[in-house]
Amino acid sequence: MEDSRIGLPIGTALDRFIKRFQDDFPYATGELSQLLRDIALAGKVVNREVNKAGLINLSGSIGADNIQGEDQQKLDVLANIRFIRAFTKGGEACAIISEEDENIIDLHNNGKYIIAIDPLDGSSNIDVNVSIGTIFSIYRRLSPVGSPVTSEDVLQPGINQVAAGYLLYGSSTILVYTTGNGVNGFTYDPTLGEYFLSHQDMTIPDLGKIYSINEAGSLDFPDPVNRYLQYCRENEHTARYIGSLVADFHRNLLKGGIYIYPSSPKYPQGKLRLMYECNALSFVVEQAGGKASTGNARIMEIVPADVHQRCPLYIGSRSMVEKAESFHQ
Ligand code: AHM
Ligand code: MG
Repeated sequence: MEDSRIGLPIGTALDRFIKRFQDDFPYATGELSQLLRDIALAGKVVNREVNKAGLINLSGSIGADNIQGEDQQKLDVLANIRFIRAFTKGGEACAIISEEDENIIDLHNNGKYIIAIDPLDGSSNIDVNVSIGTIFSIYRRLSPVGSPVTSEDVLQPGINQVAAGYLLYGSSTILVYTTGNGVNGFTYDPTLGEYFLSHQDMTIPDLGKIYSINEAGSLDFPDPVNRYLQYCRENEHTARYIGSLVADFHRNLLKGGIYIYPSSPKYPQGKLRLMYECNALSFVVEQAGGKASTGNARIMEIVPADVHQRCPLYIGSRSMVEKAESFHQ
């Protein structure tokens, strides 16, 4: 059995892995470790609710729209509550940006970290038993602890992330994250209530065959996107599109592929949100050897002007993203 980059074998429990990581950094105070544990624990609760959703009438809409004007699902709301409660109780985060909340949640405490989270992504798939996920980014605050949280603390570019990852509630539930030292995946064993290291030092194939895009929009796509799609069709690529970003991303991470959500007249800046969808997956993909771009620029270098800002996303295998970018030049 091969050891992971930090020297722990497949089957290692998440807690032990996190602790070992912390021990490797003599100045680590343990707060980031605790935040990761908070996320893992809230993920267990959401996993339980996702799994029993059909049984107890949790699926479906609550009839209210969230700030993006989208139909808010009951499980979206529940997941948001679960994660925010975990961060509030934990005390390590001082502010939270959530897809489900218009305003920044200022926790008015001495926490050192800022969290950006999409508590339950893939809302159109919640009701139909298709994989959905949670996406998170963690930043260190810039202003001194004890002073009010500033907009500079919150609006940091993706390159400042200290950790990021996702939970995928799929055929099994997996937590994949990076702290800037490679990417590791932990599969949840519901019988033991514990995550175990199942995917060590994940790397994305440099080239793959899969392209993932909602091709129904092609009449509205920018010309470079359509020319790249034509290239894919002519070069033995295959199309896979679940409509849950985390699920499409995870499959492409394992198998090699590219996910694209371009700009269009309906979504002039793309549909996906920079701070709690694109940046987190960009950090993961770069740590796995892949690439994330707007078509012209590195996602993680964008300095956000707004917490709910959107951006076009090209993400996945490095050579595929570079090929797609070449059509923009
Ligand atoms: P959501 O945050 O409302 O769930 O929207 C994000 C989702 C992504 O998971 C998915 O890749 C994309 O929207 C699908 O959009 P579309 O239905 O336009 O293809
Ligand atoms: Mg989302």
